Amino acid sequence: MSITITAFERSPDGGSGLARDTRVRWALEEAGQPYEVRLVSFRAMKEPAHLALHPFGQIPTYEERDLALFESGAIVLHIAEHHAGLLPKDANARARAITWMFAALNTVEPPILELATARLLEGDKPWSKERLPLVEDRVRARLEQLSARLGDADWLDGAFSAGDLLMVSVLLRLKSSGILDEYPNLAAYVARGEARPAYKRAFAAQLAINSAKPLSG
Ligand SMILES: N[C@@H](CCC(=O)N[C@@H](CS)C(=O)NCC(=O)O)C(=O)O
Repeated sequence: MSITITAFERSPDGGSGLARDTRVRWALEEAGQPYEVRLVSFRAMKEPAHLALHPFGQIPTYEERDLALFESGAIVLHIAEHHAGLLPKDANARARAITWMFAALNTVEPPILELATARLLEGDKPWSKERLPLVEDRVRARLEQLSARLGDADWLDGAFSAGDLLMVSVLLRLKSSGILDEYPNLAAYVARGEARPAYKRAFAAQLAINSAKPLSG
């Protein structure tokens, strides 16, 4: 087997599928590519061996023969470019699908991550109660626009693509907040992504790792 990715030895989300190895696993499953996973601890992520693969000491990474990549978006793009099923053949449609990949990571994910940070890491700050509604409204503004563009289509631009894979992946982080349900077409879009057999296999694989680990020690 020639593809190896890295994932958390124990994911902070306990296997909810929010760690970014899940999107890479999903892309590999959609592409029908077998892969191996090397689990790394938080400490190992910051050590020279891992830093040589990932300059920021994070997961996921991707190794295939003499190629080493980091950044989940670049990894998914690499997989999509080398295997059928994640990018259209038509050049313009392909460029538009790649545009959605960037939109997911550069335009939609940042406010969603900001909300996660505000909730998880800043909830105990004295200004948190005042700030949170502002951050939530920034997320809503993006979702409103995305919802309007998606309309009643199944996917963002024709057939399912790597753009949808990344967009669904970033929206999944909102599932527990209830905000996604304010946009029924987006909630249904995410559910369509989760229903894909390849997503289910990816989710199950990361859950198996995390549920097999004791919570302490
Ligand atoms: N932009 C990067 C973000 C990578 C990232 O934030 N990885 C997280 C896990 S999902 C991580 O390794 N966190 C541990 C750390 O930053 O120390 C990507 O999309 O791959």
